[in-house]
Amino acid sequence: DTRHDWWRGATIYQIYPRSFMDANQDGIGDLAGITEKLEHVASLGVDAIWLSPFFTSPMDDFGYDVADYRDVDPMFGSLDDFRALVDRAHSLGLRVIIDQVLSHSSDRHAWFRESRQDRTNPKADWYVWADPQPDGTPPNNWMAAFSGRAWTFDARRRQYYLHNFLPSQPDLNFHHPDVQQAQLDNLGFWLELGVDGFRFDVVNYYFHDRDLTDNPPMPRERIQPGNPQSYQFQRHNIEQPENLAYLERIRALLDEYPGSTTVGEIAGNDPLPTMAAYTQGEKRLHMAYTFDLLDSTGDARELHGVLARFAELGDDTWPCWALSNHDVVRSATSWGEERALLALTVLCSLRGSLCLYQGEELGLPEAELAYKDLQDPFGINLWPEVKGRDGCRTPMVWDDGANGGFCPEDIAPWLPVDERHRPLAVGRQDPAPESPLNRVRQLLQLRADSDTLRQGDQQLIPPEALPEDVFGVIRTHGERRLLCLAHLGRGGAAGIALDGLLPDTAGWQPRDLPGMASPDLAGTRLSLRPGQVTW
Ligand code: TEU
Ligand code: CA
Repeated sequence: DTRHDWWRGATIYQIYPRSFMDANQDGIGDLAGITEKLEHVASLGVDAIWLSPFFTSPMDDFGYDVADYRDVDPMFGSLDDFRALVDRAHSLGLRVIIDQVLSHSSDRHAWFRESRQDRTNPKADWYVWADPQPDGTPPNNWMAAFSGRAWTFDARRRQYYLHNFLPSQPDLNFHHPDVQQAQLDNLGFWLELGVDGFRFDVVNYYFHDRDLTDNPPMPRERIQPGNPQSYQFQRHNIEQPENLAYLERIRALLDEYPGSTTVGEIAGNDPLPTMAAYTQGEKRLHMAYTFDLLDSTGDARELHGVLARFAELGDDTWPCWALSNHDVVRSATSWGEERALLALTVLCSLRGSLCLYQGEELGLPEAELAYKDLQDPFGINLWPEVKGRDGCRTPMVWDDGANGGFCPEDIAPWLPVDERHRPLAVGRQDPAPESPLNRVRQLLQLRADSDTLRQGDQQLIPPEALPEDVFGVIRTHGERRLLCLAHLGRGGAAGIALDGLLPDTAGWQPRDLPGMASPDLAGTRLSLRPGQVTW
């Protein structure tokens, strides 16, 4: 596939390097391990991989704190290992998208070490420094995502520096032209090395309000207990208008590498509307990614609500939807274990590109971890109010050995393998034709083979036109039309009159969907059972 817009409607498989495969047997996944297992990824029929960060890092936020943007952390291997990975991926027909965490660096990055020396060094303004208030308190009320204030006092400069995440993740000052250029140069380094695109971490966090205006408080009913950033609207610490022009500079660089792509993670209180500004007009990002479906539990009204708000943004907005990633509870748990395939079938029905997270193809539920096993600072800081992110980061399971084949049995992996995961290992599911893994392969193949699903327009069926708990969309591509209906309830069967939804449905036949019983169809009257999807 040599089309430059291969990414439209593509399926992207997210790999969390620390937890995919440990080749050098130290209990932590690595690049050589990923290369070894790429054949499994290719067997799913996906278009690309997205690698979470593997760059030099003290790993305070497991790589989302970068100390050198142009090198591989020794824990994960070397640049040569990365080149080998890219070559292997390309030879298997997989494109390679890498994570870029431009908004903040590690406090151990050379830039920050220099910046914090004094107020006059050449990098003095590369980060966001501000004087204390007269009483010594932080410059304003901004909160950090993983607990406490977004400001930490530095004794040497006698100033505070901004961090939207951990204190060891200082926020770069994108108002400084040299910072903008330095990060563009870092992107160029990886494009020259042959990557096919970038996933931009918190792409709406690059700029802050230079007046440091206080954020307004959140109404009580919208506060999520324990989640510090939910106590206020993130209005001035992120999401500034200057970002649009910067994204245009990024796009101009990417356009020099035909076929490359970008997907931006948009976080914050209300990320949906930003998707439009960032993707419309083919001049900024290619795809926008939010938490809206990641936070869903598979309720028909909730799903319709998100997609209806998205539809208001206009057809020119290109989403990348996901139900699972390294930050949220796995979809097999948030939707319910018996509904893992249902969740993916609904996902595959949607207009947009898709991300699948490692282990989602196996139906892995969220791992249960004891407090003593926790590694994620977010989970540790806010325990027990917040569940943390370790439960979705436990090792991938390749066989049913004690450590799931991720690392040898006589060493301890960095997070324990959940007992319930081992029977779901790749090696167990691969030979069984009706296993969840093989169902997912068939499902992704149906999606890959259908221009209607990958590229078609999407019309949401209003809930009023459907029985309660049924979610529906109509996809249209040229003369072709595909109706997708999903019963997301847990009660009884639902009857649907197809001719009430579309004028000419006489003679329509449901497609056989992997792992789904064919629904009863009498004339144009369809009956769906809970958990059933039909196309
Ligand atoms: O996540 C951004 C983000 O919104 C999360 O911090 C989210 O609020 C949190 O995970 C609670 O669900 C990105 C990365 O995906 C995440 O892993 C990083 O920790 C974070 O940015 C900082 O780089
Ligand atoms: Ca290793």
